[in-house]
Amino acid sequence: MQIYGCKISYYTGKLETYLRFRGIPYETESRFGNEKELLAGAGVVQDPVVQLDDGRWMTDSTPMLAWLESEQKAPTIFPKNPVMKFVARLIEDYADEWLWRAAMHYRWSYRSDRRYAAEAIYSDGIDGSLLFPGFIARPRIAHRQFGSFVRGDGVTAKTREHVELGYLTALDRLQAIFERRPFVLGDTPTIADFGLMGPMLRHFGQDPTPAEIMRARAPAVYEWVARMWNTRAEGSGSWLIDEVDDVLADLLLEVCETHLAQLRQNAQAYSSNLTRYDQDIQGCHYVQVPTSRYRVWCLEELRRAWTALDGNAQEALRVHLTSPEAAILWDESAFSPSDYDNERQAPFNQGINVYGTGLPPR
Ligand SMILES: N[C@@H](CCC(=O)N[C@@H](CS)C(=O)NCC(=O)O)C(=O)O
Repeated sequence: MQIYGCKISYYTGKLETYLRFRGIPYETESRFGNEKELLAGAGVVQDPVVQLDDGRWMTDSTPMLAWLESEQKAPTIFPKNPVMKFVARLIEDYADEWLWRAAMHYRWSYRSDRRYAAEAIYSDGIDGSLLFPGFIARPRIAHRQFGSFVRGDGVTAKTREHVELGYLTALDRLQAIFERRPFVLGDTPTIADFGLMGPMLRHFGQDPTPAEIMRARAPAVYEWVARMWNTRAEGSGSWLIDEVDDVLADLLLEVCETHLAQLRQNAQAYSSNLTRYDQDIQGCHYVQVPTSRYRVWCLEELRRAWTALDGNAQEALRVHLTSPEAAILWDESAFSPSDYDNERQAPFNQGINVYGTGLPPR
């Protein structure tokens, strides 16, 4: 398959880790210069977009991994135990949609990280179609990314400490888990691990500032990043926990307080037709963050997965989802539907960006 995606991209790293695990060959190419084809094929320009050998296009790492996995005969990265399967999906979503803000902040707020990333994106696209010389393009890239995904996503002098705390807490929770077992749920990776590789591989584990923090504060997480990159399905273990233990419960509390709080407030803002809204997470007030239709769909997907569980599984989960924010999974609160992928064709549908047509609205 052909992957259109930047070599330092969050979700491309997640997809690549999975393809390596399954031994599925792929080639990568920059999206720059190929925007028309991506738009026509997948309906969206983002990293990654994939074209299969049979010509079909797909996008969005979450449904792509789900579909690729459904094509496999061998044991799956989705736990059989319905409780653990739900937990794994929830962690994937937190990794996809919550840790993103911290990942973009570290990459584009710190000078060494910004320089490295702007050069990497520039050199990745240059054999495509970038028309500007590097000395003009690199600051433009940094300006676009910082303005849109850092300042434009509510990161200010007032919220910066909380944004960084989100990364540090993720490290601490995962360190405790990997001191006990090699992967999030056992001795083989699940969708929770692949999801976490989005932020952890190409951002936190690779950008100079957060990588140094990871090495010093959470060496077991640093080791896990390399282990994930080098784990093949054949030869990998098969043991998974079938109950939420204390270290996993601690991570789930963070997931609920941050990601589910964000999904709830985003869905409310979407229902009120707001393009931006103030967001309160763990007592930190973010001013005017962008509303995301895509994340309304993420919440709908999690709610569908919750509704599909039987009563026993829901009861077992509720014991561990103690944060009041978890109630958004099961309460009756209504919000405007995303109307995204109503035909349930993802990842072969016409995709949408997380924000607008790529960048959050100004
Ligand atoms: N939901 C998509 C998100 C893909 C995505 O947002 N990728 C980022 C880069 S890692 C992107 O292309 N952002 C839009 C832009 O920068 O123009 C997925 O899971 O693959």
